[in-house]
Amino acid sequence: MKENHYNRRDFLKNIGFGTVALTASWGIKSCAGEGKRPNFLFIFTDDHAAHALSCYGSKINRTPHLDRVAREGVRFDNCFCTNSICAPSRAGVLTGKYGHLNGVVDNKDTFDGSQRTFPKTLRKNGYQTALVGKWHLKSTPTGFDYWNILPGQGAYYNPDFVEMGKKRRHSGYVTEIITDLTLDWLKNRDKKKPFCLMCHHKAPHRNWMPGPKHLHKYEGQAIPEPETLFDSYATRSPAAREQEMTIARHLRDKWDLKLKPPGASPNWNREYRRMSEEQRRAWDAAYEPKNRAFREASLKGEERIRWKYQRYIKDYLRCVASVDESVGKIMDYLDSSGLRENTVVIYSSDQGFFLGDHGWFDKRWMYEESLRLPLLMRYPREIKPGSVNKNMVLNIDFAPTFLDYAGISLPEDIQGRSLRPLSKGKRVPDWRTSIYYHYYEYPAVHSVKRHYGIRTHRYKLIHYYYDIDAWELYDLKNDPLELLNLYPLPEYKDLVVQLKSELEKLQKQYGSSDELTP
Ligand code: SGN
Ligand code: CA
Repeated sequence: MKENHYNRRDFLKNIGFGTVALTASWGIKSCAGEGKRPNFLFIFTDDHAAHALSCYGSKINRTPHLDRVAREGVRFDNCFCTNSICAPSRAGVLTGKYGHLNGVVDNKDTFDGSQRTFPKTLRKNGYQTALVGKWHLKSTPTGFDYWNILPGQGAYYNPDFVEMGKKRRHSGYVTEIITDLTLDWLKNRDKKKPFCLMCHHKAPHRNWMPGPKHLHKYEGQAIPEPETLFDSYATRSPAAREQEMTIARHLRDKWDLKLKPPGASPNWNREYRRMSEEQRRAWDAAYEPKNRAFREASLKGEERIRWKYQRYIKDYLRCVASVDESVGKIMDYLDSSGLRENTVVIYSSDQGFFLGDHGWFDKRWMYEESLRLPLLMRYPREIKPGSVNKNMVLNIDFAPTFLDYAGISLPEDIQGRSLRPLSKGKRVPDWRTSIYYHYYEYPAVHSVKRHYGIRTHRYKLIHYYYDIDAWELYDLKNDPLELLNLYPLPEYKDLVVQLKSELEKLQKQYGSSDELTP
């Protein structure tokens, strides 16, 4: 299989650094000698940080079923998103391109479904394609034989789904419903064609509503706190102090912390409002005694923040537990129905998340916790069980990876690279040694300033702009928690010059620019 070196080099040589015309069509490469084209099962979650999977060394939870994917396949230790926010990440995954080219740079943008995406191309080339769960790209999905999506962010309890344009409310808990819809589609698919099935969970997105099965998980336990829960932001740019995503001040009592006011009507929380009487009883039995104890304790200062952290992280991890079980159920089905060998299973998330790190929840920043994605792949035909890859890979690499496995040649304007060679343990000497990141959603919820930057294996340089002009430099080897901003220190002047020049090169390569929004 020829590797995808063409698109990057020739893209630069032939087209220059501006916008790129969509010229090439994605056609079948020679499949000779390749055997049967694989199926794809792409499980994607919303805001599942890598440090909340035990196979990535989580200190706060166990994810036995996800660990099994890692054990039976490859774990990518340095997978990053190009923009740590939902719609842009999803558009990048679908197109293999940065947001300034696919038209989605923030959650307000609508995805132009007429452009090329990997499901569309797979479908054109004989695959049957399906999407179940979160979509969040505003426009109607294109390129799928079947789709059944949550409107917008969707709901956790008794959620509405829009199935091929028709809205219907389902009873139950969203992660379990998405799992069942995924399995139903698998069981009833056209068995003559290879498939690409996207199972896209809502969990563990805010407001982190656990399902009935996990309401009591972690009860009586204290989840370890992150080292940086009380970060002072001492050496950082003002951007870190001006955000609105702290555990201390920005979690909302009713929505996030589930503090039901005594005697409140069912409307106190819009998820609670959706619940059946039985679901409400189970919910109250789990939360009300603890809420009462919290009120009686009248905690102050750090103790109050610690309590909020526990409430937040337990709910987040309860949602993750349900995702983990879903993965186990789907893997079991694949294995018991003869689909194991010829199905590429991919697990990832649209972005990372702050789990109290730096005192925060949410994502958006180029800091490690929100930049990094979990990425696990299992494909027994090619991937050695228990492999680990340390190359820096991106969410825009997913589209070319699917196409490569399907034997489809890559279009010239795709910006990611196929992960197939890396997955099978091949060394790729000209693999990227730096990555480019750009976040645009400001002014907006959580008030995270616009910024872009470069990350190498060792360093990270970030520029905040728009209504601020500030730089940060971190040494990831000596300061993995990114606490000491080295940018102002004279001894790092040469390194800064070097990184800025590399950053400029990346912006040119990807057709991105300083400061400007499309
Ligand atoms: C909602 C959440 C935010 C979250 C965005 C984007 N608020 O607005 O906390 O950052 O979604 O998330 S909430 O009160 O509605 O829960 S994203 O994953 O879709 O990008
Ligand atoms: Ca998300």
